[in-house]
Amino acid sequence: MPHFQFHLDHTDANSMARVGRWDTPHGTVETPAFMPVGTRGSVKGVWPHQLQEVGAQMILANTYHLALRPGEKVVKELGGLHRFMNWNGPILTDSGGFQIFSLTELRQLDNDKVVFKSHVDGSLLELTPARAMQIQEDLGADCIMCLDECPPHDAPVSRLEEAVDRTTRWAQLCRDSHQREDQALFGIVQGATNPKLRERSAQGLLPLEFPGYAVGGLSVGEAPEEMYSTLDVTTPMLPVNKPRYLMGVGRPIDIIEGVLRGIDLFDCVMPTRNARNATAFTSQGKIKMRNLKHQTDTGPLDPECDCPTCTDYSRGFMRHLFTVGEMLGPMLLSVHNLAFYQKVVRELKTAIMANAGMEYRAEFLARTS
Ligand code: PRF
Ligand code: ZN
Repeated sequence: MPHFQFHLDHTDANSMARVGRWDTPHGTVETPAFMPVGTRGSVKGVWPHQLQEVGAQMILANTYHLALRPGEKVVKELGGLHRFMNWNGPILTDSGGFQIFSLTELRQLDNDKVVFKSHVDGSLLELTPARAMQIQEDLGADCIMCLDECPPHDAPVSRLEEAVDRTTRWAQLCRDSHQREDQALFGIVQGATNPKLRERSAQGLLPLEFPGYAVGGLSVGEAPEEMYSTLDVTTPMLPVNKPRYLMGVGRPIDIIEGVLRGIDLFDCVMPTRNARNATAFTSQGKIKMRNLKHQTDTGPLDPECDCPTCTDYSRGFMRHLFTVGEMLGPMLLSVHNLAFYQKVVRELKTAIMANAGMEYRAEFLARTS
């Protein structure tokens, strides 16, 4: 019996947007879906039952952080990631490559491995494709990622090409060493904003017949329009009948633009990180909760939102919490911001079912900007 099945319910008549269902060993994900980020096994400040309440279906955790602390063997001994963090729905782990390139001091990078200095204690560590698979098998997420290389988007073409070829080679090695049939291993397409390199990357990965494909290397400093035009050429290279995941993206509008170009899965720290910085996403755009103008406001954060925070708390109280530095502020706002992201995706899904994905984008832009 296959552990994973992806079924498309509907494709927008006027865009590449799709609505589907992805069955995993820990439940079905209705796509498009946004995954909250629980880097170290915790979506910062949010209880798992609250994630469920706001409609999150699948969440993301990071191999790199969990391998350093508490270590994948500890997580395994504590029953695997689902038991460890008390989230019984689907989980995806990122492979660690991206975090190594962004957080650590690189010591050596060759075709077989990357050697780096831990951002925690400075110790020297080594990651290989086989080791990335072993760690992710021990963590036990439903969906895991190949080890890849994400160079700066403005690196010279020769350097970008090298990263594409290394990513392809590592994908082959990851596939060869991955054992668990109850985990879906995704390949990651790299190639920055260069259509030829995206083609080269996709052509290298497609013969490996991964059960799903991620688009990496975007939202790393390029202009939004460059990301959108890269998606325009990249998603059509990927199989129609498999899930497509845009890694680390993004703002609500980026998710809408990604869905219109055929992306099914997203993750980003933005809703929770912005919440900790007192920035709220609302149906009328972003608002800064420390602003004095909210001081005596008895209304909710967002009149259009029915999340637990908007149901029970005023803007004035929320502003107070941030002003005095109470931890309830970031907690309540994280719940609201995650609820906002989930609502956008839900509304978009309804629009796609009516072949009105593009109209939804226009309506969203009109009220938020
Ligand atoms: N590769 C991996 N994880 C990622 C990225 C990538 O390119 C990105 C880029 N936006 C975010 N997370 N493995
Ligand atoms: Zn709310």
